[in-house]
Amino acid sequence: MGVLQQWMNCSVLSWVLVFYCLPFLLISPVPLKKDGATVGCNSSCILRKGYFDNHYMRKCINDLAKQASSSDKDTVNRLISSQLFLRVKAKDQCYLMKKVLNFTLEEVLLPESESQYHHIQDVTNFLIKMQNELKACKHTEQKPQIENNFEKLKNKTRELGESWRNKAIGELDLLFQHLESSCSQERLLQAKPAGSTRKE
Ligand SMILES: *[C@@H]1O[C@H](CO)[C@@H](O)[C@H](O)[C@H]1NC(C)=O
Ligand SMILES: *[C@@H]1O[C@H](CO)[C@@H](O)[C@H](O)[C@H]1NC(C)=O
Ligand SMILES: CC(=O)N[C@H]1CO[C@H](CO)[C@@H](O)[C@@H]1O
Repeated sequence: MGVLQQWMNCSVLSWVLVFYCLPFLLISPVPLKKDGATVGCNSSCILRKGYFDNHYMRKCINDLAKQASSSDKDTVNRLISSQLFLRVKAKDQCYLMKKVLNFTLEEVLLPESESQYHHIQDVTNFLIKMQNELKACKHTEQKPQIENNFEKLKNKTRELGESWRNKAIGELDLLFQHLESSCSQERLLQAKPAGSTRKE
């Protein structure tokens, strides 16, 4: 019992969610706007607002994170923390998050996608779209600082052993929040701090 049971519950939950969300989605469709280029600024480190307006996927990501973190007994270590952004300027944070996104996809989600968890497949496909949109995103400066912080994250995964994969899934909500605060167009209008908005 335990993890498998939780995942099964999750997949039932996601169906309930589909039926719950459907009327809402039909009433207020959220079009993916193609206005990335209108922001008179380098648009390669920008994710369209549509990704973050997608309430269904946001809920799926949050549910997935909740399921995984409920079986994570270690509440001390965090992969995505303020340490990750230490001394990285706001304009380079999207590039850093792009690296974290790639790492999470390659090391955790893609190897998992053959598994029984359809929920993970949807989230993985959604995150791959975001990854593709950030393909041309490059760092502007500070490469050593970014590499150093990213290296620390990877070191932490080694210290944690296999359990880091479950922790990474448990932090998908944080990954998504930080992609939003670092890469969304709003970031350019009102530079938000990269702090976590998850309630402790
Ligand atoms: C993505 O992550 C994989 C696995 O960690 C790594 O081998 C690859 O170089 C990364 N790609 C980019 C573009 O960072
Ligand atoms: C990561 O771990 C390696 C090997 O343990 C170490 O040499 C390196 O300094 C660490 N990197 C960071 C940024 O802490
Ligand atoms: C700093 C940076 O990434 N600058 C790029 C902005 O976009 C133009 C093309 O649109 C690139 O040539 C710059 O290198």
